[in-house]
Amino acid sequence: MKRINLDFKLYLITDRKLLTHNCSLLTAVKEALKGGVKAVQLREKDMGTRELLTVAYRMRALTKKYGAKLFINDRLDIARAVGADGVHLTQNSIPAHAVRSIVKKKLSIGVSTHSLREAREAEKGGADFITLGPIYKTPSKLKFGRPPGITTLKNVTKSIKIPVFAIGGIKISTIRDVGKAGAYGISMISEVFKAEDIQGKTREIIKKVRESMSKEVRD
Ligand code: 3NM
Repeated sequence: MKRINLDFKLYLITDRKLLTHNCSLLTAVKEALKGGVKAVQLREKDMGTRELLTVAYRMRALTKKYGAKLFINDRLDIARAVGADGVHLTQNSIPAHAVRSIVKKKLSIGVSTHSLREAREAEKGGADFITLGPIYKTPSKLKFGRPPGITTLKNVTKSIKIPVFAIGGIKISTIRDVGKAGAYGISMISEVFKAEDIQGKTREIIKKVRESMSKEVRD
C-alpha cells in the first residue's frame, strides 16, 4: 500500500485581493510562516505570467527560509522554474496522470476536487493529496451552487487513501467537525488572510488543528 507522509496539516492558499489590512502578499505570507504554516499554495489567478514568476521566486525564497513547502496553482512551468515542491492542479489543469508522467517523483501533486468521482480520479492519476470542497458556503464559490459539504467529505475520506484537505469556508470553529469527518488537514484563505493579526491567527489555527485532527500517517 502507498505510504503517505505529508508534514503539514494547514495548507494556506493565497489571494492577495482578500488582504484587508494594508499589507503586501509577501508580508502576509511571511506573517503566516512566522505563525507556523508549513505549506503555501501560490494562487493568484489573474496575475500575468511574468509577474507571477517574479512573485513565485520570492515566495520560494521565503518559504525555504521558514522550512515550508511551496505549491504553485495550475502552472507546472512556473513550479519547475522556481523549484517549488509541488503543483496544485484544478479540474481544468493538465490532469494528474499527465503531470506525473513528466515530473516522476520530483514534484508533489495536489488536486482540487469537488466530488467522490473527482477524488477517485485524482488518486488514480497519482496525486499525493487532494483538497475537497467547498465544505461550507464561501463567497468565491457561490456560483457553483450547493457545496458538497460534510457528507461528501465523509464519503471521500472513507473511500480513498491519499490525504484529503477540507476547503471552503473553513473557520477555527469548524476544524473539529471536518477532522471528525476524516479530513487529514484543512486548507484556508480568508480565515488567515482577513485576520488583523495573521501570525497570531495562524498560531491559533495550528493549535486547534493539533487538538482536533488525527496525527496518523496512513499506510
Ligand atoms: N477552492 P476560503 S473553495 C480556492 O472547493 C478554493 O475547491 C475551493 O477560501 C474548492 O478559505 C476555495 O476563504 C476558497 O473559504 C477557499
